[in-house]
Amino acid sequence: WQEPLASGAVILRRFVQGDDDALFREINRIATQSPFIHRITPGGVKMSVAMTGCGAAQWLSGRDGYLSNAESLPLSDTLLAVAQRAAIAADYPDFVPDSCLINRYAVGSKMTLHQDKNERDLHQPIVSVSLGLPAVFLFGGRQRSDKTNKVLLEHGDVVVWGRESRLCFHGISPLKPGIHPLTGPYRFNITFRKAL
Ligand code: MD3
Ligand code: FE
Repeated sequence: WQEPLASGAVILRRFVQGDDDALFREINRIATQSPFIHRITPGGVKMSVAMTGCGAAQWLSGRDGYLSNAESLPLSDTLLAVAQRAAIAADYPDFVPDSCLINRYAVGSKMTLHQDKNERDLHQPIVSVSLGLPAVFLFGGRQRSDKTNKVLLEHGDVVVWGRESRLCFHGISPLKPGIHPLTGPYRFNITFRKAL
């Protein structure tokens, strides 16, 4: 089922439940080629979230923005199909992602409030897929100081962010300990973007 989360944002609960094995295999395949790393923020702090990805553009640490990356695997048909199926369900039928970023959360990993604004065309939505342990997702408004709402993101949930919600501040509360039957002690989040 589907609920509006904010203007322009839609949660598709359990949307990829049936694709979870295939998605987890994709994560492991990508991580074999590009291992998860803990990036350093522009402020010099090592992130608690580990990251990898595939596709045309990968996140650059240190400075803002994306780096075209010929070294990374292309977006597979499996990943592209999931992203587009979700985008269509959320009424973004023209979405063609070129990049996929994968975040891995262990116990205590968190993501502080931030905006995603390094993609070239901010009219393009972002599709986010959650797998494994649940996490409390925080989202606010366009100003860091705006009031935040909380929503639990669980295994198989997809959120599509666009239009008015695209520049909302958002983050993830520290992951609580647990063991998920598919992913073990981790939560994974896959974001699909048109970065270039
Ligand atoms: C709202 N990831 O990778 S996904 C990120 O769960 C990121 O790993 C979080 O924030 C995670 O940048 C949250 C949900 C999400 C992703 C992108 C957004 C929400 C968003 C972009 C704009 C607004
Ligand atoms: Fe983000």
